[in-house]
Amino acid sequence: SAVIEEQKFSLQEVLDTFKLCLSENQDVYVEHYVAGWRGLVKFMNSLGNVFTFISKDAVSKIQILVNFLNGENGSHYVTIQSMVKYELDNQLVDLDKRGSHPESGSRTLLRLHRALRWLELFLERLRTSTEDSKTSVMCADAYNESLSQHHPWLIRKAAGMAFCVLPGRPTFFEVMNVGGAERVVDMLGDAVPMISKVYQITEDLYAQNNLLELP
Ligand code: 1PX
Repeated sequence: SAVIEEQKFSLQEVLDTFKLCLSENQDVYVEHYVAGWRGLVKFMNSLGNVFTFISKDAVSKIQILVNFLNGENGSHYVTIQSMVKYELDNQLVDLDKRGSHPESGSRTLLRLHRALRWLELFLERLRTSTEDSKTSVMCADAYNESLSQHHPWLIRKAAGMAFCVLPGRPTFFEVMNVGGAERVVDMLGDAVPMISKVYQITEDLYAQNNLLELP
């Protein structure tokens, strides 16, 4: 029935959420960005308890952004562009070192943004992988190429251990619940360019405003 289908979790729906992120004039909606991450966290949790230390951090960052969005200045947090402008114009961002605004929307979103690059690289590897490819290796390679550069040694170690217990490619595809390998590849071919686009627009915005190293 429709109800059961609705409850059935599919990674397709999650990745589709990222399509909703872009407005007509290429602004990124915080609401859909955050919803995309919520879905990813749900997916990650379904892989097992080992991943909760990773998802906990993502969840708390999602919550910070949702609180801004639902707060009294929520209208300024509709898009990443308006958020950054509002926080900068009102000195709500710690720019060089942590100070009175340790949890600004801009610095919080930057953490998810860096993780989005990992996701883009990982999904692209998954898309072009073969039956005997190892998810742990694809995941680690994508991580080492991106997010790891922003993490201290201890986190890198812990992440490395989590990758080792990732389920293999067949189980991974099954949990994605998209269909056979061919359908997964098609879905990813559709989703990855979208995620790249959202990533690139955010990256350019942060670069233009000199915010890529926010503490
Ligand atoms: C089909 C593939 C879908 C997979 C979906 C998996 C979603 C992954 C969600 C990962 C979100 C990670 C957010 C990390 C943000 C971050 O970098 N936080 C650090 C810095 O924050 P701070 O506030 O201190 O400046 C924080 O220190 C992070 C701690 C947690 C460890 C992060 C390890 C990241 C590994 C990412 C790879 C996830 C592998 C999941 C396998 C599916």
